[in-house]
Amino acid sequence: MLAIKENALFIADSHYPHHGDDFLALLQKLDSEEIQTSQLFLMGDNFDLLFGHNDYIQTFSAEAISLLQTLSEKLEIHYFEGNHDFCLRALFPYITVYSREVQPVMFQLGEKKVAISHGDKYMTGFGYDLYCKILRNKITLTLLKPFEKAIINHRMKKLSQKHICFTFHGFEKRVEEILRHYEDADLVIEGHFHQSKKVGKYISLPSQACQGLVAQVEEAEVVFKQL
Ligand SMILES: [Mn+2]
Repeated sequence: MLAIKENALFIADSHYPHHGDDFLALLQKLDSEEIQTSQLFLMGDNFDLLFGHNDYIQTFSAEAISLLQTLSEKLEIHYFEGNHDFCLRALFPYITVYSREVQPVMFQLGEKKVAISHGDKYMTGFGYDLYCKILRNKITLTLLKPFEKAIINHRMKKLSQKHICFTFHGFEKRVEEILRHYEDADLVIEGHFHQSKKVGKYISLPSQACQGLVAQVEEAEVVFKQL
């Protein structure tokens, strides 16, 4: 089992480039080593829309993508794909990318068994399970090519106007349901819900776009902080 290292950094739900520049700014600080970490966990939805096998979508976030590619050659990075960023393996050869299908992934933090995932695994709806397969399909790609820019522009515009920061009322109830899948884990770390809240052994990470916070391991504890 892989270990979560002291000082490890978790960045969740940045929704870059539509909902603030914090993600890019933090990547720049990591690159210049103004901020240092032993291990970087990108918890998904770091990009508001990004997927592999398509050049046009990359033009919206070119600087952040290129920084991540550079960073990944000198820093251990784990990327848990979210529902907004998927099919990323082709884009980031030096990052360990976990597709939705293989999540949650078990890590060790001290003596604790920690289950990590983006957090949308146990939701209903199968739409984005198909994305990767469709995107990889040469025939579909060829057929869609003439409409590619219009489809992506439309989608990007919609996403940029979407309100993404909400208080989830009754969140504890939802956590209870999620935790039924995690009886053998001592700690569960997820993004996706943008709640920045700890409920028992469940950690709902802050959204970098909503709370402006990230999480870091300090003395084997996961703490939320501003960087
Ligand atoms: Mn999500």
